[in-house]
Amino acid sequence: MSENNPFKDRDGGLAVQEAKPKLKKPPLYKVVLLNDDFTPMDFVVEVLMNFFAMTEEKATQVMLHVHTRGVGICGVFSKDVAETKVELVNNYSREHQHPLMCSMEEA
Ligand code: TYC
Repeated sequence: MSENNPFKDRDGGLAVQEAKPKLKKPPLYKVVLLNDDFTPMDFVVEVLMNFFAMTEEKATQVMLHVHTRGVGICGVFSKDVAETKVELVNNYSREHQHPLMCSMEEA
């Protein structure tokens, strides 16, 4: 039996390729904020501080980036965390009657 077992490399040269690892790293997701004409700047800064742990200075920078460029990154997270952040931010904005939109895209 062991003479014709291809996994026993005792046959003088038969090369057996190792299986490639099949696990891929899970994808990461960017959580982004979109600009609009109505949400007050102060509210956006508050959202960035409270949901994305930014300092007031960093939150103001990101808010102004979104305001001038149309879209900006709040952070990069696993899929579950990104989905939860998007849901929490959008619910919070709706509760306060602001049209602020938060969404996610693969990083
Ligand atoms: N453009 C808004 C204003 O002029 C401010 C704003 C910034 C809104 C960023 C949304 O994601 C946003 N009041």
